[in-house]
Amino acid sequence: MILIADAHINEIKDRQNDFFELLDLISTTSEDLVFLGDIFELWFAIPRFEETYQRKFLDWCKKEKQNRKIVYIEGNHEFFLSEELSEYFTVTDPLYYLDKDSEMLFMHGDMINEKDKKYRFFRWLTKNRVVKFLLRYLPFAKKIVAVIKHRLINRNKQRGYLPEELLNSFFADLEQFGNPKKVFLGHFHCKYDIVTKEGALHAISDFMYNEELSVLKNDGSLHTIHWKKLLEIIDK
Ligand SMILES: [Mn+2]
Repeated sequence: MILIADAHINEIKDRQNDFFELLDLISTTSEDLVFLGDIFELWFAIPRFEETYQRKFLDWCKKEKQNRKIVYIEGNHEFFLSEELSEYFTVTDPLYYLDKDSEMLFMHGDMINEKDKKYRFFRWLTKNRVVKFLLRYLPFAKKIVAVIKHRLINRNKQRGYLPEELLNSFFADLEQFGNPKKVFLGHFHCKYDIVTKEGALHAISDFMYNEELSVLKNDGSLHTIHWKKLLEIIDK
């Protein structure tokens, strides 16, 4: 299984090219694929805001989901995917995906801080039907997008900050998720692992800065590698 997080694809062509080159590599494998959110710098799943590279990505997913499972968990930079674009993925969810068979939980990671009331309010304010309606139909929708973008960019300044205490306490109490054995998160832009007798939590390195992804092998081992090395690590 291949895990990709925080690519933050935007209008920058080099990053787009690398990302689509990676998708070409993935096409040659039969691995399942999990996108852990913030794959795009800003993604509103509304036709008038769709970028050409987002359409290209969706077309790829629709085709490739015939060959593998594709899971997409929304990041804090992504809006309304689960309601509007579920046909392109095997699973898509605004919050998390729990695979009951393997007892693995996949989340973006922006919601693990329950005390961050300010952020939760912002999320509640922006990720809802009213905003979706406004963005879809109103002429001043671009202004709403600018406000959301501004807020997200301010938060970006916290990138690279790893709240270890928070991750530890989140991992210590997974009862609401049915106590999964393994947890995978994006959002923090760096690799971080907690491994205990009971299970493990892995924050996945990012594609944007580190140009990395992670591969979970059938033997349970997790490998973090430069994306260009993907085919070297995959079991044939
Ligand atoms: Mn994020």
